[in-house]
Amino acid sequence: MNLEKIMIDLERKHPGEAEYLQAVREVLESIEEVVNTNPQFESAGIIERIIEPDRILTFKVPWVDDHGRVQVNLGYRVQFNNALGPYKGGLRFHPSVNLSILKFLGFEQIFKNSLTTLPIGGAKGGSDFDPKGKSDGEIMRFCQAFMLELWKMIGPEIDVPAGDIGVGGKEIGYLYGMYKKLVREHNGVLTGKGLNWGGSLIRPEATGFGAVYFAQEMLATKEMTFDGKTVCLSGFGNVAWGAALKVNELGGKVVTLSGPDGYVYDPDGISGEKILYMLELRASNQDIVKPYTYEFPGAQFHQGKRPWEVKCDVAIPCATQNELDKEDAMKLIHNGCICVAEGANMPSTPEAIEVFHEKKLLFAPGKAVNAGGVATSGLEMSQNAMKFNWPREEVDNRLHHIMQSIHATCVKHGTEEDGYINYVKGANVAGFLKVANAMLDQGIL
Ligand code: NDP
Ligand code: 2IT
Repeated sequence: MNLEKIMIDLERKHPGEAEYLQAVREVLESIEEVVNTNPQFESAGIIERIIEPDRILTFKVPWVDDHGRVQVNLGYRVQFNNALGPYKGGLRFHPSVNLSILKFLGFEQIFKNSLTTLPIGGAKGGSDFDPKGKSDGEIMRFCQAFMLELWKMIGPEIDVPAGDIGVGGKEIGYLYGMYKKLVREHNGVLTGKGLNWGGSLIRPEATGFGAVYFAQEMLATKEMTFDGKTVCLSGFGNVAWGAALKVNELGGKVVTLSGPDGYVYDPDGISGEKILYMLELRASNQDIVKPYTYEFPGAQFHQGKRPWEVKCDVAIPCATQNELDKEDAMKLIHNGCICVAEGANMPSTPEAIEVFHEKKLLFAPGKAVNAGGVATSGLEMSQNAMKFNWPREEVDNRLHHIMQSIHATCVKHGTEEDGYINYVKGANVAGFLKVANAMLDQGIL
């Protein structure tokens, strides 16, 4: 495989799409050896086919705000690969959303979904709509207008969207309501639904719980546990919330949260009512974490900074892409951090990952660590298909088992000669092999 030529061709076709090119390069670097030793992949053009989305829908989303003004946003769905099952992946509503970001997320989703062991393909979608400061009525009208276009592309056996940044239970409700009205079927097409109308227990907690289950396995390779460990989290949304709950349950102490305004350091630990307060902060739609320090005066707010300068044993970035750079990586290591598990998608820059690998840190990428969210979405699809709900414990056990199995797969494919586990390689190789073999079986499409 001529990696540089593939990257040059891809860049020519998608100029300036930095996040997409970054994600593709990372995967190709990991799988180069596997592709070179399996000529059948090259002759079937697997690489050239897997790096391009199957199709992209872009559409206009006009809606009316509370002042009667017409607003126009852009909407997208990137259906990347359905070799393993129906397209599956979240919707992101954030002003930064563009095609490069959605293609990177859709591409990563292929390999993540492959790792879950469930039959789901990869996709992502979203809009540049900014939920910040919007009323409930505005969010509802926006979601309805968004679905008025998206519904034609999706279906329980075709493409099953879910949440991501800016899309939680409330938005899924409005989106599903409109979908149901248009197709006149209650078929469960979105995941992350409310518990009374087809949702699964544990789905809200799943990404954060799964991330901590995965980190627990990483620590276990060094005969360590979360008990007594200090943990830095970034973000304060769905993933950070679930991770904070589980870290506390396992005896760890969470000391930071962050938002676009800066980070909060709470030396007493973020537990109990403080975790519940995260939900209030998020629901306020104000996009800032500073108010945490008004509520809990023992905490300090660090304006415009990231939490990676705080001394910790374990770091779990749960906010967004490229939020942890080389300098942050060096600070973490300098302060004695032993484990970095990515709760968000691609939060570490390639330079930061290089530092983690050089220093042989326990480091695992988002596509393995945060796969519990989409895995539990897959379990929601199974329950919908059976028209039956599993109890909380059953879903949690299945999630835990899936995370252990993803960890074992990473160890199998990522252990280097000196015993160091390269989780990036392990996740990319294992995720790729399953999809590539399915594509081989299914012919040139
Ligand atoms: P939420 O919208 O619930 O929360 C995202 C959090 O990150 C918010 O607190 C958000 O604040 C914050 N954030 C956004 N940009 C920045 C920034 N530049 N600096 C610091 N904080 C920032 O989203 P999720 O928790 O669902 O998603 C978080 C990450 O996890 C994303 O990378 C997502 O792709 C990934 N993920 C989510 C899954 C899920 O099931 N929800 C599953 C797997 C991965 P604000 O919105 O105010 O900017
Ligand atoms: O990035 C992700 O895996 C998600 N946002 C969850 C996707 C899903 O379909 O549950």
